[in-house]
Amino acid sequence: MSDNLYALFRQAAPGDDKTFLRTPAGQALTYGDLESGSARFANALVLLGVKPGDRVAVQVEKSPETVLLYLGCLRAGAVYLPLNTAYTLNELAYFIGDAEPAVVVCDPRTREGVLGLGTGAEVVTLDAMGQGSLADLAADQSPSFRTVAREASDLAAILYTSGTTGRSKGAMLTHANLASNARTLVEAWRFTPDDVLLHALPIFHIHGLFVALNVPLMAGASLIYLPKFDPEAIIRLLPEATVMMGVPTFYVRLLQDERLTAERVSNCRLFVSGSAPLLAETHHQWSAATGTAILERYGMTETGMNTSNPYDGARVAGTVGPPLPDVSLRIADPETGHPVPQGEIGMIEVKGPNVFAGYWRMPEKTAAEFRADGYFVTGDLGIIDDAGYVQIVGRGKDLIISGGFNVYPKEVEGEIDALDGVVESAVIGLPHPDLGEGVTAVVAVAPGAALEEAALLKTLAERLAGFKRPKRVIFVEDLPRNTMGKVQKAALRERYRELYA
Ligand code: MLC
Ligand code: AMP
Repeated sequence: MSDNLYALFRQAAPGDDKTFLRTPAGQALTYGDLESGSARFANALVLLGVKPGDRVAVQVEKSPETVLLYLGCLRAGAVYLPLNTAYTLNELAYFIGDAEPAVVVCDPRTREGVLGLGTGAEVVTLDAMGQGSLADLAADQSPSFRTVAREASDLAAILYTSGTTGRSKGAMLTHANLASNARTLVEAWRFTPDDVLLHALPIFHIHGLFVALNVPLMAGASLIYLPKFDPEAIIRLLPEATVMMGVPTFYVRLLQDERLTAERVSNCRLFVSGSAPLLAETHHQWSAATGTAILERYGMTETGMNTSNPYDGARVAGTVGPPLPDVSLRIADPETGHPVPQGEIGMIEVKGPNVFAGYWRMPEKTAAEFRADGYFVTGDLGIIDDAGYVQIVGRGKDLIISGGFNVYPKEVEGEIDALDGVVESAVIGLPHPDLGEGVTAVVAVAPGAALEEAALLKTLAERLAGFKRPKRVIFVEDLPRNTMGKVQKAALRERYRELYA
């Protein structure tokens, strides 16, 4: 039997006439359309020279056709490599250079720039309406395609995650990784073909792609598919949905709308939050407004979902629940990897069929993040309470999570430090009522240099995706240092704690 993830989705499909997805604009795809449409995209990719194992890099807006392209990639045995639409050409150049894709699919507006990178990849286009040279090519292809057989260990996708040091790393995810996590979540969250998931997440990260898309596919369920998070549309469509998934910012923003009531969500059996910490306050406010408890879960690109609050039983604010059934999770001494006594803080380490196959072409970095007994070191610090629930208490990695997107300070500092008049900079995350953490730059200026916030941000706009750019820049004479000479970021976070309050 083929272990291709698509073949598993196909087995779960409830019937070709059943709707898989519909958009507020009136577009719809049935499960039959998924089969024929993904076949056309798979045939188009093969025609472009894609062979099993080849990477297909995709930086496009969220359209129904993007789903067909994703599934077409799986069927062709290619490795799907989605990229944040906010990435600048400067950022894109690294990913394309590193992954060496056979094909790059981009928006027509970025085609020239991508061609200019001179990577040798075929460059084809797909716009927000699902049109472009790739769509044209696919339209001419056969609606049948024999899904390529894959071993469980063959790669289905590479997703880049920023590194604390050095460049981004491509996390290699296998067909088996994605299949096991999707199956586990269908069970844990009681998905059935009757479910209708309100999908407003981007599909270039695992939350929107492997959780909010693979899980409904594995259950034969359906989606109301929004191009992006839009509170108006969500408030309007909630009565038609049975499940919604989002980052905490979704819930914070929806809570500001007085139309959010228990009656409006009475059809909705499940609200899931993840990708960043959900404040206990938000959890309680949501319960008060709607009478339903948000289910918080914890995952990461390298592992998919690791823990989840229970479907039945207490969903405890400020915790991410017990480990999922097939995930082994331990709290270990960050230095030695030895488990710490129950109830103590340590490094969260995980092992299981969900854990990725390593970083693309980085065997040393891969080795450095696994223990000898196969546990993956997440970089998150946590404890397990007496009830067996995991609480994330901090990050061992120098990471800011803004509105669910990860920002690595070092990357932003590198761009700022390269500017004239800057001595050095420290980029920190400060509590932000909307985004959870607001990216903030504290910049030490050379004597006599005249730097302005607006000008600095304008220069950064050419280099860095919007979500990575500081919301505020603070100019100082010197950065505080400890006796070892290390910049004291904790002191800076304390000093500016109220900046966004
Ligand atoms: C957009 N902007 C952000 C931002 N998103 N700034 C900081 N943080 C963010 N998250 C900036 C844009 O650059 C732009 O700036 C301005 O805000 C308006 O852009 P927008 O597109 O209209 O933003 P908005 O619709 O408000 O987006 C906010 C958001 C979105 C929260 C809806 O960021 C979002 O959908 N986040 C989801 C992230 C996600 O899917 N994470 C999962 C990762 S997987 P300017 O200056 O140009 O005006 C993972 C593993 C796991 O973590 O466990 O799930
Ligand atoms: P990414 O590398 O984009 O996949 O982001 C994964 C990181 O997001 C994890 O390592 C955690 O730091 C964080 N994260 C995901 N879910 C949660 C959660 N529910 N609570 C706190 N942090 C989370």
